[in-house]
Amino acid sequence: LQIERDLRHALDHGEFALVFQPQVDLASGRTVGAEALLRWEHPLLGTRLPQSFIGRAEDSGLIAPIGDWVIDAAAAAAARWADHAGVARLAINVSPREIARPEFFSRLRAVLARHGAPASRLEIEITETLAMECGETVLAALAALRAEGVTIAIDDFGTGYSNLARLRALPLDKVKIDRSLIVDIAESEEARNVVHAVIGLIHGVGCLAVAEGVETEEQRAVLAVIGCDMIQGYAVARPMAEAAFGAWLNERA
Ligand code: G
Ligand code: G
Ligand code: MN
Ligand code: NA
Repeated sequence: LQIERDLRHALDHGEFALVFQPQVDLASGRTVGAEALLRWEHPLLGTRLPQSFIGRAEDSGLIAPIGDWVIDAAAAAAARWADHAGVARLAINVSPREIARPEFFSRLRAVLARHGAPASRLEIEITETLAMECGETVLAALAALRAEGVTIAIDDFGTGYSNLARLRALPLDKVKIDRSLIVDIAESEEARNVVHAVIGLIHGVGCLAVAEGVETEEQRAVLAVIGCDMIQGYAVARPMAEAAFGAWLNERA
């Protein structure tokens, strides 16, 4: 398939890049972490977003080498940021196909060690659906990673279905509330009530709550009132290339 050849070519020619979006602690206003998002800098088509190629990569098996590239690039960035006080953690998105590979966890450990990035600097985002459906092997591996200090987060919470018993049993640190639930909290009391209740649920299972897709100061203010811990979104900053992210951090310091 052409897309497979293109993805292979992209890997071999360094066309993948990570951009970084800050996560801010609402109470202190400090940048406490960032999410790494994958971009394909296509020489002819320009920047391509993950939704245009991750599905094809998963179907073709190329998600494994692409996922390895992401982990390697993220570990390198996390190690470079060792001196940036405050930015404690870098989150990566991991697809179900990657995490199901038996060698995923040992490889992750090895990559962190090679870059000299402590496990405590890395956060793994798994989707709500994966979190609800993963088997004992993945669960045990997540628990082992967490025991080493890797933060485990559920992404896009509120878009899939959640088994609440399962949510309690999972080895989890953070839950990211999907932006579809955040989008109208400034206008709708019902939307506010739902997000407030979801934050209560997240705290109830001992996790921190992160709101995604926060675009306005009004939304930020509402989230502070209803006890959300962290926010991410255009109201803080768009995803940025590493140099721009560094400059952005320095400006705020
Ligand atoms: O900017 P945005 O289009 O970057 O991201 C859209 C989606 O792509 C997100 O839901 C995210 O989970 C997914 N995504 C972004 N980066 C990666 C990555 O490195 N690996 C995988 N598997 N998914 C990613
Ligand atoms: O599913 P995941 O949360 O990993 O995807 C993050 C996606 O959300 C990326 O595509 C990122 O570019 C996008 N994004 C980040 N902040 C905002 C925001 O404030 N508004 C909107 N509409 N999208 C955002
Ligand atoms: Mn994510
Ligand atoms: Na998300």
